[in-house]
Amino acid sequence: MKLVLWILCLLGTFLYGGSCLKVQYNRDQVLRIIPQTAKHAEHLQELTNRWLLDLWQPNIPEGINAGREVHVRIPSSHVNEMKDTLLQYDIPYSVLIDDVQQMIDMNNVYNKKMKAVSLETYDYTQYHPMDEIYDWMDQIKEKHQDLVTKLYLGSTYERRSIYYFRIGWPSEKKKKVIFIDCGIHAREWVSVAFCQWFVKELLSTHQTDAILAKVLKEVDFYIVPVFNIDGYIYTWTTERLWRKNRAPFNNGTCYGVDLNRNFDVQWCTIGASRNCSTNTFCGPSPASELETKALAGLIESIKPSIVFYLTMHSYGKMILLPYGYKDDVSKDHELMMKVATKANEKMKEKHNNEYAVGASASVIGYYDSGSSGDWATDIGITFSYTFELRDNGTYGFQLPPDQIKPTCEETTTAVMSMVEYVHDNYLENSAMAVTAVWINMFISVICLHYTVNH
Ligand code: 0X9
Ligand code: ZN
Ligand code: ZN
Repeated sequence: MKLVLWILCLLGTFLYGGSCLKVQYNRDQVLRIIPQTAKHAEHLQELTNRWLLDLWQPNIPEGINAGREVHVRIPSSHVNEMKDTLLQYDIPYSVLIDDVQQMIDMNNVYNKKMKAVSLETYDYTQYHPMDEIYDWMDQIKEKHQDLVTKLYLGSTYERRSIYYFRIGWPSEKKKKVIFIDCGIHAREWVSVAFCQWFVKELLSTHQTDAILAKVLKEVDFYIVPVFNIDGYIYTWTTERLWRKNRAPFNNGTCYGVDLNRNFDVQWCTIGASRNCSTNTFCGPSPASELETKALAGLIESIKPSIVFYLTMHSYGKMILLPYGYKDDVSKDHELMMKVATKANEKMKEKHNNEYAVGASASVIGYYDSGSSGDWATDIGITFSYTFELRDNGTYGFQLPPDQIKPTCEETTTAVMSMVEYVHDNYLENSAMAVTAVWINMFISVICLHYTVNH
């Protein structure tokens, strides 16, 4: 019997692409639970810890609070027990995703549709496996040599190369930088789709868009399309809902550091775990991971030039400002709110979608430490935003491919609004610079007037 299953599985591998190698989520459910009281929250935390449940929102047990929606994946083996318990404690819940595996399979139908052969046919409305993204990066670099440089960021734990793009016209003068990374968390596929979309947008509109044309002369975009490459590949080959990198710990009994808990900012002090079996494992020490070191190193090396640091995640539809590790807001909070609110308004015009904007801890309702967004703020970058793209939990990490386009369009609108801010405030001939010139001329005229007449 075992042999028969194995042969069937192997056959399935050829026909459908390795489904027997994969962790299956057959009849796993994602429940939407709303604890009404502190007692409820406590029970839920206890269950989550006991069964090491995969929390989707919030992503740490301590983040479970009365009145806040909880999204959590329950393995099929525990679904009934979980529901009984919820009934028993009188905690209201509904089923958000009825069969996680079914939803994954549904999306995989699209995924297998067509392998990209050339840039012209590259489908930005699909999710792409890593080998295709590597190819895509090479093709982009080849086609846009004047504007695009492909650079080496560093190595992953499994010795893969992480690359990033620098996009902008060569210049004698020191350029400003807008820095964007995608795919810190492996399962957040739409983030990776966004970086590709955004690169395409930059390259296809820079000649027609007057603002962008000007910006690219004085600003470089640094874009890391896939940061956590080992994790991303793992979500394609083995475990769709993997979040961390793939570094082994405790003699290979557990894997993966949450790279957004690994940065050297209040490392592992709150909202992170020291247990390598959990989803928010902060690693053995600050910036212990090769990936973290590489990104932090690059950012440090160009820090004075960076105006915006944007890091793309999903899900929840949010634009998060610092901080995650405390309730205080950053010193530029008001300005950051103004810019993000404007971006959000512009975004709304696109697909009538609005994101929640505000300080991380208050908007997501849980603390985290060691995040790249907080780290960027604390090394002195003025505008540091963590984006949580679509959706609000209906599909969660399995956002269907037909939502890639609207998601990327609206996010591009938001980011372009920030680009416009850079244009208006940081360029040589920006509004501020122009005003300065006028004030100068005015003063000169008055001075001249005085010199001549008195
Ligand atoms: O918890 C995280 O790492 C991010 N959410 S996610 O669901 N994509 O994992 C949010 C991090 C935001 N924190 C700060 N900006 N401090
Ligand atoms: Zn994330
Ligand atoms: Zn006079």
